[in-house]
Amino acid sequence: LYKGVLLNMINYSIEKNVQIIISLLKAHKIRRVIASPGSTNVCLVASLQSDDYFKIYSSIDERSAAYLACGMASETGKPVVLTCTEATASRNYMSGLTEAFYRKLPILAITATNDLTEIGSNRPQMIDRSVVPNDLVKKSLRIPTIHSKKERKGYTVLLNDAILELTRRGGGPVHIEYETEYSRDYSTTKLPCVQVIKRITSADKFPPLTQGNIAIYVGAHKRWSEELTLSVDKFCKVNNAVVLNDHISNYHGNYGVYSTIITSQKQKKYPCCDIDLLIYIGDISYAYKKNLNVKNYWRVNPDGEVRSIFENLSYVFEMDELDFFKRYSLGKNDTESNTLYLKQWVDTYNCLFDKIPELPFSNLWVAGQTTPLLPKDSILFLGIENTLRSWNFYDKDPSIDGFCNTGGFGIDGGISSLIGASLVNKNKLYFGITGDLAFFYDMNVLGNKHIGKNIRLMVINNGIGQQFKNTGHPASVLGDSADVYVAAAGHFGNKSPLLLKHYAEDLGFKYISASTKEEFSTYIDKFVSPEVGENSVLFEVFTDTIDETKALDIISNLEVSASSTAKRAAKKLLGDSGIKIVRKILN
Ligand SMILES: Cc1ncc(C[n+]2csc(CCOP(=O)(O)OP(=O)(O)O)c2C)c(N)n1
Ligand SMILES: [Mg+2]
Repeated sequence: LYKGVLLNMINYSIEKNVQIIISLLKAHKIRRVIASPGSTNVCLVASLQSDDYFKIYSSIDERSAAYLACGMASETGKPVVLTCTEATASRNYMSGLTEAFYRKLPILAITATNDLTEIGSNRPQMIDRSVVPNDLVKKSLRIPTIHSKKERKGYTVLLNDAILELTRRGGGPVHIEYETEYSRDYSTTKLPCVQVIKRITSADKFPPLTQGNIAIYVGAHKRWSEELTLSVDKFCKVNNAVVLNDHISNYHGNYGVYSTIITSQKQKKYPCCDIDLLIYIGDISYAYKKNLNVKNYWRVNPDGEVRSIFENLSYVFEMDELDFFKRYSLGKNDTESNTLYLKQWVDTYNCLFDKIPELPFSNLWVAGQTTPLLPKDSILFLGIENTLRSWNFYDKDPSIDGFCNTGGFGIDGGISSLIGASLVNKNKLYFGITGDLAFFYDMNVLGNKHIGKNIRLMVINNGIGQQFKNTGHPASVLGDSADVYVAAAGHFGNKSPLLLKHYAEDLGFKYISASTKEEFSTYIDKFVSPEVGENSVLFEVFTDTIDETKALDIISNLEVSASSTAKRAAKKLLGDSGIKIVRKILN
């Protein structure tokens, strides 16, 4: 009767984090809840009891509640939710959760807290749960109150991730702590429709392949086995799919497109970029994804982690890529192939590529000249950010593998990584392209006594961190005042023509340099000569930041749209502050 009375008056709390938690509990089919009395978890408990989906039990003693959950989870084989208030209440979960940890029982402990900034303030009952013992839960997540779309999206992914951990690899307990504002408003009658992420292992039933445009996006990827390449190609053939790749994807099959030139266009979006299903394999790349409109995203990786680099992640396949691609090609007739979608990408690529005009002397121009000349079977190491982006506009020979320190995106070890790889095979050529700041950071490795004659290192010396000068970078609004500290111009001899020459030559390198297109053309053959010669080579290319910026602007605006021309004209007329005023009025 009591519940009936409440049901008439009390719906879901208006607190968004509570609503998302409840939506996801339902989506992941978690019904049983053991609630302990208290204040901070009122919004959750009252909301749960307003929904007939949940089967709720009450337990005053939290220690006992956690053990009740152990029994219930082992009996049903399904996750059980625990919820209690703050202070010592939650500490009493520890014994039961420890039991659950070692027995791999899926118990979801949901605790609540006041404003997280009040930890340590001596506010009554406020305790610090930020440090979790290693053998208590598999994962612990804190969620603040949610007020923006960005927070809603981000925490929905994290909540999915936490809930999925309950049953992953044998299962175990998980902790979620949400912040509450003690709202008294329970007027929400409908839960929000939330993004639901599922994890699939080889033993699970696979979801049907989404129909429509299917693209495989390859991040930084280790060398491919022939079997994987064949399997991906078969997948593409039978499913009309395409592989979006770049220098560090290392895919050398028949369905690849260097997508950077298309996805980097600022003024136009292309129909091929409307992707119904994007399958991401490999690890962190520069992810030129701005123009990609992804309706559904699947991640396939042996690590099985939830990584939401694209929107609309719905499945994580915890398995070898080979298992995945084989499974989705199974039973399909591969005598017929449909390559329409690939053709759409290739046509767009060719059309844009043909539009690249003569660029100013810059990293981009150098990339365009050098990539087609790189000798077969060599290795290419690219500096992070600006260099990686510039070179990714130009496709290379499929016999060449490419690498970049995209794991941590540091400028601190690019040259060392190149040298480390080059020591493995001294008969192979290892090409490295680096910016000046990155070079001078890591230059001591050129003195390493193990170094061979198989290095071809190109330093694009623009005397600055060009990354921060590029149009679109947050620092670009600073103009020249970015140079001194943000972009760190003028260090290391301020583009001295001698500094690097002396250093390189004293260490036995052949040193060449160029400050113009003509000089570059004179020396490039030496740089790309296909045989390991008498010396390793260091090619220093002096460019200018203004030309660098111009080149990137040109290549990112190969096609002009009427609306952006109008926007630019308005900006010119009104200035930034005028545009802001107009926007305000329109809003
Ligand atoms: C260890 C480290 N410190 C700082 C950064 C931030 N950072 C990113 S790009 C960049 C500038 C690199 O300049 P340069 O190597 O000259 O390349 P350019 O952008 O001029 O092509 C810096 C400092 C970083 N990635 N790693
Ligand atoms: Mg630089």
